[in-house]
Amino acid sequence: NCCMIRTGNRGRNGWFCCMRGTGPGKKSSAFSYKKFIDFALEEIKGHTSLVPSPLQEKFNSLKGNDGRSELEMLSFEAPKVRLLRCLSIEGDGMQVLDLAVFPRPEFDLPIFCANFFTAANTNIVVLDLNPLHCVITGNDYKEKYYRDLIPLGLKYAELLPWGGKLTSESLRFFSPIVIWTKFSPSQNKYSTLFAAFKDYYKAWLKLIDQAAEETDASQIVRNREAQHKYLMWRAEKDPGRQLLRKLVGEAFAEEIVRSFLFNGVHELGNKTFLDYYPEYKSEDGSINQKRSIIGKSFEDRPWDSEGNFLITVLGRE
Ligand code: BLA
Repeated sequence: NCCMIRTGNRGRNGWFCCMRGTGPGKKSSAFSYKKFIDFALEEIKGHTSLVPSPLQEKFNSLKGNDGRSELEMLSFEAPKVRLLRCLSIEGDGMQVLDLAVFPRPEFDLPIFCANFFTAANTNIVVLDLNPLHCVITGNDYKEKYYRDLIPLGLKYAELLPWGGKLTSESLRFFSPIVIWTKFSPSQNKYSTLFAAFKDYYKAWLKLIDQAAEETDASQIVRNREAQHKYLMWRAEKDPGRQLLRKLVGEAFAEEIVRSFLFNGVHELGNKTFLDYYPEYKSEDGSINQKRSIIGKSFEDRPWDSEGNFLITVLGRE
């Protein structure tokens, strides 16, 4: 199985990847996220030069404990990109794509975030250019990055309708153009999702092309802390943790979450999760394990067609 001898293989992206999804004995699945990854790695080449991340050594490919699931991890850097990393899982009737791109702290660019979970009966999708700074109570950041993207968001808000109630705290990390949707498997929906992924990624690449490096030290500090705060949230409350633990065991799952998926939690700052999110402190001083303190809410899309947030209790700064 080529997936076991992957490190160092030069695949069709020219990096550490392999021939995907065609090996003998591989179950044919109706749908795969591999073409999303291929697109992302191909498309960015026209904009910047990617080099493999040192993380690639340790986080590459493995088989899950069930003997059937295949996990693939890829990671890169570029002049404006601290880390582009992607985890994909192909298992028994299950597919996962978690692809994120984290800019260097010299840039206040949004974080590209594609988070797709597909099981036999359902798809859970978050696709967004996650804002680095608050777009709920603050206007400047929203104007700077999202004003021109509102039509793109509106187009896909119609094609991929709001997925209903979710962890309320997550909304702080979403932009006015977030795609949060759920759907049952359908070829038509997958095609729409792929189109949305390509459009959002291209929009993000445009932002990165235009971005000028920040030279004001205090702004760089502010960007770094905002990214650290974001990473601390995701590393602590990632909904994929349970599944990862099942597939690779608790210890390696924790390493994947803290050192690969949300790399930077140790490097970008010293504050703790509870420094940022004191509302999660339980009586004994530990972190409340619940994902949400407020509870689930936002039955409907909480932005109007101009990108104004309709409820103002969730400010971030
Ligand atoms: C579910 N994933 C979800 C949900 C959201 C996200 C909003 C719905 C449940 C909820 O309301 O919390 C995604 N949440 C996000 C993202 C941010 C956020 C992207 O706050 C960013 C700020 N998901 C993964 C990986 C796996 C995975 C790697 O990223 C599996 C290995 C699985 N996500 C997964 C599963 C569910 C889910 C199984 C449904 C189960 C559940 O709701 O707990």
